[in-house]
Amino acid sequence: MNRSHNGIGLALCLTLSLATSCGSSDADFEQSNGVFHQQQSLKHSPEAVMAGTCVPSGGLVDDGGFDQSLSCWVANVHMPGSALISTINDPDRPGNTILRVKNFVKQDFYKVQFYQEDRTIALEHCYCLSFRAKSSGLRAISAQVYQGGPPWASYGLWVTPRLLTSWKPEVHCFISSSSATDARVGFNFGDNVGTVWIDNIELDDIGAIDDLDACPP
Ligand SMILES: [Ca+2]
Repeated sequence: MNRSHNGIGLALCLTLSLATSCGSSDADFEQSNGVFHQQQSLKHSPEAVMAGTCVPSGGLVDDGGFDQSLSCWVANVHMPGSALISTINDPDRPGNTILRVKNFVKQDFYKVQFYQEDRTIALEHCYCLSFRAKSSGLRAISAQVYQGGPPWASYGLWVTPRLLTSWKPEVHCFISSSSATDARVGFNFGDNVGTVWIDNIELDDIGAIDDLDACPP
């Protein structure tokens, strides 16, 4: 557990989230293959980038367990005061830290989001995004792996898992459509109100599809 270095940064980030957001963006959408992919021109504020010092964990996602609070993540609330993204102590597992997203206003899904960017993926590998989550009511969130810059293409994952009011593991596997060093792993919450708790986020490279009999559905 390493949270000591991030208190000020988190407070700064959350203050900015409520006042101006940790980064701001203008967004529109492109429909492709039956789903809408986010199109954003995201401009990080310097404060957002410096909101904490992430100690990389060496995986495709850094600190998916939030031991460093939000140091490794970009939290972005577009409409000031409409949502709150923070980490809390897990009431079910003392000593564990989890992410909590409270969305007070139904809005565009991408307007309440958190993500990691500049992830490296390889073309036609099977990847699995896993996490556990619960919500205050039955609701969906969305998770995606996509290009972190124009034209904001999907790299193969767009899912809208429906959460329950008890913790539930989620595993979503996909075959990557590109080799890239600018992949963004993101979660969106704006299109439903209520509270979501998330922990244990991982993105695992299962291997090249030539070497696999199957990529799990
Ligand atoms: Ca955790």
